[in-house]
Amino acid sequence: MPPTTLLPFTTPSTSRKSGTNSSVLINRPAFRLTEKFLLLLVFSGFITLCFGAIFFLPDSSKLLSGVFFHSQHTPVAGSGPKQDGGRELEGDKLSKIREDHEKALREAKDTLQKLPEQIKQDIREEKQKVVQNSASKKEAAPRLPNVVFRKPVGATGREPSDPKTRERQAKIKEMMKHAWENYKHHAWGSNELKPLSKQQHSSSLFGNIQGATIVDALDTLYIMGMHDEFKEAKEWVEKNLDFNVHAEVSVFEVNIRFVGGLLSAYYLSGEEIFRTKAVDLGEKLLPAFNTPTGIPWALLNIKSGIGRNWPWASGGSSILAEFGTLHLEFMHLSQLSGKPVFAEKMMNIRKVLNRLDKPQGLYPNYLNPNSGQWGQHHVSVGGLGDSFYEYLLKAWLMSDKTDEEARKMYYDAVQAIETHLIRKSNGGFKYIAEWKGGLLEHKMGHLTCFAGGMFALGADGAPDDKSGHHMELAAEIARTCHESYDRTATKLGPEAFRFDGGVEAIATRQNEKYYILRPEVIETHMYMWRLTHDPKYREWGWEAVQALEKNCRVAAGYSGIRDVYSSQPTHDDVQQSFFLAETLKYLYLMFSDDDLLSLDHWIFNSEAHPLPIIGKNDQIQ
Ligand code: DMJ
Repeated sequence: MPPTTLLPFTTPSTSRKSGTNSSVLINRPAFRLTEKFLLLLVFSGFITLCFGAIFFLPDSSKLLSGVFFHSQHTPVAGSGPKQDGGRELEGDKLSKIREDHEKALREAKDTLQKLPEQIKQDIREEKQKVVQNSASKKEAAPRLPNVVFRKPVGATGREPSDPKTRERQAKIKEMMKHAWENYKHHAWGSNELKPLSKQQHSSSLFGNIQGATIVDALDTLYIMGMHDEFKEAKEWVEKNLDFNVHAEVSVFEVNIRFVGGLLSAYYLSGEEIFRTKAVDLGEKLLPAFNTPTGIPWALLNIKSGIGRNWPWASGGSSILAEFGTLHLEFMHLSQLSGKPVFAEKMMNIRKVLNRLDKPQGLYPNYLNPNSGQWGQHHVSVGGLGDSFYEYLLKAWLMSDKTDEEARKMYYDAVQAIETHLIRKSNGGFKYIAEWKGGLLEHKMGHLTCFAGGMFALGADGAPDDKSGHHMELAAEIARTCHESYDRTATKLGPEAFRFDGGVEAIATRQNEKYYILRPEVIETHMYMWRLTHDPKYREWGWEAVQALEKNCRVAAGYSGIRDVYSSQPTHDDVQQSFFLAETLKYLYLMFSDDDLLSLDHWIFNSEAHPLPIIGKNDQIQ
């Protein structure tokens, strides 16, 4: 057999490691120089390839070394020396080694590619989770129909032409600035301000929801033309107003202040964020209606959706003024969300009420949401009952007078109230007493004083030619309530005043002598001014402004007082959010032209948040 040009070879390392191979090599002839050179060339090429793999893929050195050395050490299947064809044997070996090496490199690369691929996959999965999360959040956030916003009539006004009125209006705006600036400075983002302690004040009524003053003040800032302040309030709402909180709230309070405030801010400004937030919050309140009758719970954990009633409320009852003061806001929520569920909940409340017998035609303050039966027969047009009556009338007016059921319910209720609750004192003051199981308590709350404005607003639609009569009733209540202010040292009215024991329109109990910046008397003066233009109402409003400045204004805001009969009253250290939402707004409107939030186009909710009459200002396309 002629010597071949290409001699069989093995790598030194292989020969040293394999006795079998060594013995084969011993019997071979020595290599020629060219063969040696070729061998060296191939060998160095191989080494270069191995090192290249290591150096060019440094991050995978561990893995690569594992794979690489594993492949080197593993005997190649069928690699036993062929006795009869050294060259072929060595060629096979070489190609096998190459093949193995390439395989190892491929595997290493694959693994390396796999690694970023895995990371990529992980990232993809993470991304997917984020997308899913935000999708589920988006599901939670309301999907709202398109609305072409048309600014309702009278969202902004002109300066009054009369200089005295202009000056007074400017003064009220200055009061708003004082209240707002101090809240901003000392309690920004919290619910309310403690103007003496210069700290934040929190109320359990809102659970962990923050920013009650901001949301309550939005529309007042807007109508007063406080644009920078409105802008900063809006930015706060955008960034911070959060309803994903785990705490129990008062459904009523959150509805009138937050839902109402947001709805008004939307209708005045057209800023979408307010609509979104209002609907979002409205949806969070819906579990409150999960009761056997659909009469909502008073308290609701807006995260868990668990509701209950006030522990003190007659046998676990819901409160008339609370479940009866959702209608206006909820009708607008349906209007702006395109979701009928809000309106349906309201109409169900109506159904439950209309099925029930009313003692003497009156509505007791307590209704059990489980049994659908009245609790204690306690009737009041003040606390616990008040805004239920207000919302019957306003439901009719806000429907552009199409909601006939609400109209009937309102005028029937007023008839029963007149017959059973309204009395005249010896001194000639008409007042609205409270009814407890057939017995009258001759007490009228500050809260009850809103009824003057309500009777005036409802006078126009009164049946049986009773418009004049309703207007007279309104004027009498306004006068009595003004009297309750006039008979104090501070010229601010007490929490409740009595017509018994020889007194008239005066508080007799120490715990009824406080004034907490409430709006109801001023509210009635505002309606009376707008509907009669009798200047005495503006004067009464101005008296209240002066009394507030003298007794409630402190260096860092406005505070309630503990005793309206004291010439030097002490302060309760709370600037209530309704002072900015209601008291100052009603005062401002009293000293504005009638076309600013005209009563022909707007309905004020129980927290003085203006809502447009549906139909006159249709927003939904
Ligand atoms: C306000 O929060 C509302 O007017 C509510 O209806 C009852 N009263 C307070 C202010 O007095």
